Amino acid sequence: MTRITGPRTIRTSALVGAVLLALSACGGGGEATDDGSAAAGGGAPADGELISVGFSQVGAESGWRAANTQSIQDTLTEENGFELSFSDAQQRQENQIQAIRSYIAQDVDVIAFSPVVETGWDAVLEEAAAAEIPVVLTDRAVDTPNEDLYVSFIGSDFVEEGERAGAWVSENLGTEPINVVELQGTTGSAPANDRKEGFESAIADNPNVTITASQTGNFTRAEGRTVMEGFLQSEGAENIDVLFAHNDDMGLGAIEAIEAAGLVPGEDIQIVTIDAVRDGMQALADGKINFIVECNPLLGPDLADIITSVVAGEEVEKRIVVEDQEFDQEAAVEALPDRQY
Ligand code: GYE
Repeated sequence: MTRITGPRTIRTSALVGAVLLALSACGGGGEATDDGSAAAGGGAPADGELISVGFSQVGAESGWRAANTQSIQDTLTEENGFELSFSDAQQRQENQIQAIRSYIAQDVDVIAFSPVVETGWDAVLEEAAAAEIPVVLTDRAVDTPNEDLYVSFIGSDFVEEGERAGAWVSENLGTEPINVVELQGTTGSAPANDRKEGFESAIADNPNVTITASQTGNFTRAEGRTVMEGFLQSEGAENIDVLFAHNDDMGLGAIEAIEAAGLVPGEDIQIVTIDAVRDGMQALADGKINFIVECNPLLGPDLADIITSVVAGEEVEKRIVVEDQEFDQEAAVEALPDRQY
């Protein structure tokens, strides 16, 4: 497993490693070449030709997603040797399945996507494998019994992100009994499942910390606000000590609800989020959020490297973990001027 620190530290050569031959991982696609390595199936481009890539994005639900989309579009350019077909699934799995089917019909060289939810991908991934088109996962994982259906998965360790958020709450606020409300990400998505699991495991041995309400806000600012309004009503503001939001945007929506209720975010209710996009970092610097675990969205350059290696028939790492930082108020003030997203 390779770990990436910062926006971009990995090189193609670093990808050549322990794991699977790119295309044997894809249901038998690709021809054996003279040197015994696997060549790309589905019609690999000749020298000098553009590599065609079909990318199905989750949606445009958050600042994180906007930065991720931009990173991908800025990297997979003709100038860099790619012909990118990009589609936005508006957070709907059926739209992603349709997009992937159309990329299969177009016979692109490589399909990449960020799966909105974890389950339900086997049929369409089998179709890609049958067409000998390698699939690269970015950002979110799929839950499948057959991991040969994709060649590589690049993204953060969401369980660890949740653990870091939970550890901060437990150590800094859990010295006395506290009630935590939780805004979950999109139901069934890897980051929602994993961040919840990580947070719960980190607070498990601290009897002072109790999650009293937990609901999805679908990773959006608007739903974060509405669900927080509901929590303030159902729990009573005086019974909420901490908000854990699975991303900055939901936390920012919740801040609007908290302020509208006449309370001071960051003081009356302490707030912990994940992502560290610019708006979140600004709120942290302003004292409205108390702690943020980063999730780095700048996956484009590493995706480009993986795709290039796969098409060249080189071995690629099955799992590439992006390394994330964490920020308190002081660190946010320091990082903001150079923040890329
Ligand atoms: O944290 C959230 C976005 O999958 C890591 O999706 C991503 C998450 C990110 O909507 O803001």
